Amino acid sequence: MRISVVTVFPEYFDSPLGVSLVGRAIADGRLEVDFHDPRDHANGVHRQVDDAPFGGGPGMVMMPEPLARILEPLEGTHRVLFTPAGAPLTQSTLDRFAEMDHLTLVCGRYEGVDERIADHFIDEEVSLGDYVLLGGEVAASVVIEGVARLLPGVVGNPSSIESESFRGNLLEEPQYTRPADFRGWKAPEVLLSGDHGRIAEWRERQRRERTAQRRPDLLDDDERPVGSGCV
Ligand code: 6GU
Repeated sequence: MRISVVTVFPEYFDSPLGVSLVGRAIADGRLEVDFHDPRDHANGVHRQVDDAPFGGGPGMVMMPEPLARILEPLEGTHRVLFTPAGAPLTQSTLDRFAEMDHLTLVCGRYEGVDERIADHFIDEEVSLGDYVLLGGEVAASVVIEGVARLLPGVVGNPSSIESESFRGNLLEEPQYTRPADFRGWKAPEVLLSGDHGRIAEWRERQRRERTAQRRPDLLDDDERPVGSGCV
């Protein structure tokens, strides 16, 4: 898979792309990432990429021409713009992106990009959530990591992908490892019992209870505890 990242801060990605499973996926050739810096496509001695908003107001807007020069030749790839005004990123977004041959991730900066870029050169707008960051670089590194671990051969044991939180819309159950007694805090007896039927039952109940407690919004209406504040 190839991911093209459009950013005025390509150096931001040095460490996230260098370490852990993402670093290995790139070294193994399972994932290729390239960068396009709008500043390299800007005119004039100052190579300006942002300008004051029409109509006035605070902040700056990313100018259309440098972005168009990058994004027009990338037509045919799936072009994603990161903006707090986008649709919230979920696991199903990442599942969809992981199926693509070539993904283009556009990191908005300043107050955003000129809307004509979004209208004509962007397939989808995505947000990390309901809070404000300085730009889309964090979101792009989230998507790269979330997609990379879904690519064939990147995660050693694919069943760890199948059972995790947000598959089947339940949070993961708590996990324990040695020692069985840590400072007097004991791991649940059932996990040491060797009874795989009881263990599976316990884990399933933990997933449901946790989800009901912490994320009732993930449950169907009939599974939600009464008074959870969800409609
Ligand atoms: Cl994708 N960009 C910015 N600037 N802020 C955000 C965001 C993205 N997602 C949440 N907040």
